[in-house]
Amino acid sequence: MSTIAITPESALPARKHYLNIKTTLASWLLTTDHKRIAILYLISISVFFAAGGFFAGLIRLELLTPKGDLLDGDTYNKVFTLHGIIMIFFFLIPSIPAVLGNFLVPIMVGAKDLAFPKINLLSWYLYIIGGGLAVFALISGGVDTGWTFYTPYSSTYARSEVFLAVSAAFVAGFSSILTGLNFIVTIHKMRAPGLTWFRLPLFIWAHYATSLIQILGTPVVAITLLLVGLERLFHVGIFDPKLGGDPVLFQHLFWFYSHPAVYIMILPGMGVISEVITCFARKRVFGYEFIAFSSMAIAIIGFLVWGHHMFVSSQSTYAGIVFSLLTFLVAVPSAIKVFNWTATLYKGEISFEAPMMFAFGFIGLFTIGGLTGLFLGAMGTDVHFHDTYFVVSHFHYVMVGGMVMGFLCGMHFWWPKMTGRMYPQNIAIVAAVLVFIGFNFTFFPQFILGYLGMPRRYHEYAQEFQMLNVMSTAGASVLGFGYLLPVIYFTWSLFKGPAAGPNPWNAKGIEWQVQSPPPTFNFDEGRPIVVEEAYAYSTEG
Ligand code: HEM
Ligand SMILES: [Cu+2]
Repeated sequence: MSTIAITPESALPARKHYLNIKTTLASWLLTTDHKRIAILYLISISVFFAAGGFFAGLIRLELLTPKGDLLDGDTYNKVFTLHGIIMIFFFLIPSIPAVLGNFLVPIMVGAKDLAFPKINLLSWYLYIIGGGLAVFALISGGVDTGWTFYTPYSSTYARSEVFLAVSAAFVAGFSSILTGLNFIVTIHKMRAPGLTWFRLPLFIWAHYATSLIQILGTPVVAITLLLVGLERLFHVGIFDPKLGGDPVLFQHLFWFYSHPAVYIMILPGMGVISEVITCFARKRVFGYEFIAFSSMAIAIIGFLVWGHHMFVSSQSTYAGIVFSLLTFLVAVPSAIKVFNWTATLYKGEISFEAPMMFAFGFIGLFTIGGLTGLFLGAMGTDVHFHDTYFVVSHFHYVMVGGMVMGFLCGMHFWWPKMTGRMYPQNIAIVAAVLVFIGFNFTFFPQFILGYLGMPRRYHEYAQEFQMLNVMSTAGASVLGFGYLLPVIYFTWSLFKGPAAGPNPWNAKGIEWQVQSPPPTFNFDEGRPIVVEEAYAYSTEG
């Protein structure tokens, strides 16, 4: 049964909303409206996603053949480094929080904006400055350290633009910190009357947990990258053993942030899935408190497992055992979420609209990503898998299969709210299926390649690995096409899409009670008063 209620285009009301209230360029670049800032972010992260995707394409083309015949070794190193830096720091980390979070957090808590609108705009400018530095690093010769910037190569030996690249990540880090700060204050201080903590949408809980990590973790990586820069410029001995430094110290500091950072990327995606699954199963979410607290548990335990990236560094075996155990522990809250989503679907009145298709994709791919994390978290197997394509595949399953799916899921769910217009459902479902199939064809072979021992970060490989690499490149073209489709039909829908009305999915939640697109201060008819939980759907399960 379809749950979409569409109003014909002629009924599109000629009213003032956040998009058309002012139309000058200055009104966009100086806006403090959280919704407009979300749109600024959407445009900028899409540009970076395209750039990161271009580099991914180059990597896959090079790996079509065993010989390094398209790119030489140095160029290949730069290509995968830029792919990683752009995708992680300039796409994945900001994507859901800065676009969907920015747009929705104030509305979902019943506030007219975030707590600090000007700081919110500052975050975007910092992101742009960081992004500008990254582009500058790219055109002045590129970087070749890998996105992990391991020392002493990065701090002493690399002859590429490491300083510019770490500065880029450093500045972008502050953008992320300020967004987190804004969310935390908003969620604490600006909830509508009646909106108690346990009536908050799970999307808000996920963003709250994410914000905690952003505030507690990002300063650590910022300082670490600053130290790399200092050592590089002034030869202060911090990480380079020749100068009396400790290279493994870098790995500790880097992963102390970067493991939690993977949860900065995935938690918001999980928040999206919790909203979408309950809406299209028309059922109260199963185990609300468990899902809410598992976000917090992930945020906390996520800080205790960084050593699983260092089993084969000089870390002691005892430390390795402890990190291994703790890593298994962090999989528990992730599994709780998957079980609870499944239980929410059970006996639900399920419908298969586009956002739901992306949500299914997320659950399937994230589960594979999470489970293979356990292979890597087990010390014995990780010694074999470390630095092979198995790791590459694992993190793409969680970050691309999980997070990017979650982002697309959220975009398809809230697009009508953001723009006031619908997009063609059938094509969107085709896109979801293409992304799912293309993704698996791209990355599943990489599990096998890694298992067979193909190392990551080389432009050449042994002849016997070619068949699986060809599969992977073929899959990547399908995946790329799957990502291109939404760009096309979303752009079409901006101009030609039928009017969506306030609540096309018959969803619960405050954001569906305001107009689409919402007015500048969200609640023209006064602040909402919340009298029930977030997911009061009728179906009993
Ligand atoms: C379900 C829980 C998870 C477990 C148990 C887990 C475990 C691991 C382990 C042990 C490694 C290190 C492998 C090695 O270098 O030898 C690893 C790598 C990685 N994981 Fe996970 N992981 C989990 C979830 C995630 C999530 C949710 C993300 C991202 C959204 C993620 C992203 C990454 C990345 C980016 C790397 C590789 C970093 C690099 O070396 O470049 N993981 N994971
Ligand atoms: Cu980790």
